[in-house]
Amino acid sequence: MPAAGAAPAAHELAAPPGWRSIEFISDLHLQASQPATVAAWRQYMAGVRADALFILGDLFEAWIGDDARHAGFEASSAAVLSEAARRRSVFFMVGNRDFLLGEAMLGACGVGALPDPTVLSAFGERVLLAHGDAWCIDDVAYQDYRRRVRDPHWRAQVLARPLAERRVLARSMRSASERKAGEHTGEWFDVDRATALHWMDEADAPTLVHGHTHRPASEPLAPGRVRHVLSDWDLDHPAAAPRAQVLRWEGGGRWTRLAPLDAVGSAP
Ligand SMILES: [Mn+2]
Repeated sequence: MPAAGAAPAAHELAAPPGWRSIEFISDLHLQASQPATVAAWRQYMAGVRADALFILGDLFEAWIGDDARHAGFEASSAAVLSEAARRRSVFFMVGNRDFLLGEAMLGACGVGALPDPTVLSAFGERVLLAHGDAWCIDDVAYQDYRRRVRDPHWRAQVLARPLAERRVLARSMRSASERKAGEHTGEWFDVDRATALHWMDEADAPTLVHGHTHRPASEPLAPGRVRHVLSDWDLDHPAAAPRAQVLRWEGGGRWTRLAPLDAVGSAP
């Protein structure tokens, strides 16, 4: 069991014994203006064969509140989630873009809420799941912003505004975060290694799966400690190397990265 320490205990989720394969995706940044990425996601969701799908944040480029789920792009996305969740277990962790997605939307879609971080135990192993943004501690400006927008008072104030006003606010927050994300300077922040290792030790989990950084890799963080960083999805800018990946876990150290349509086409 994890010892008491500076990091609060991670939420625990135990897979039912019948699961044979689990898939992970994150950072699709879905938006109506990127139809190829949305189409690939819909196709993947309609055909996913794993027993469980874990979505580890930033499924949506923006989410202005669960009351937006009744119309337009949000409604069609909710239908895709609901349909997939009827056939298998689907879990959702918020990222730094879709952090206003909450219990109402997840409940309506039959999708399970995953606190960040969560320890998943399956196949006799323990894996720590996180979006990743909370551990990018060198990005001081972002951490300030994150504290502000995660504050329950801020949330309540924003969610009390009319939908149209929230759409405008979301656009302005996105352009501010894109400027800060160093799109023009090439600067980026990785998960802080010591923080990640501390959480992994506390959770007694030798494996970490996270997204957020858009730098897909499977690599050791320390002896006996491995992290799998999920790929972002972008199939709408062919000039910039199309990206979309599913990470499949079948236990016994078997981790595979697949193109979405290969994940659908090959039975685990
Ligand atoms: Mn993110």
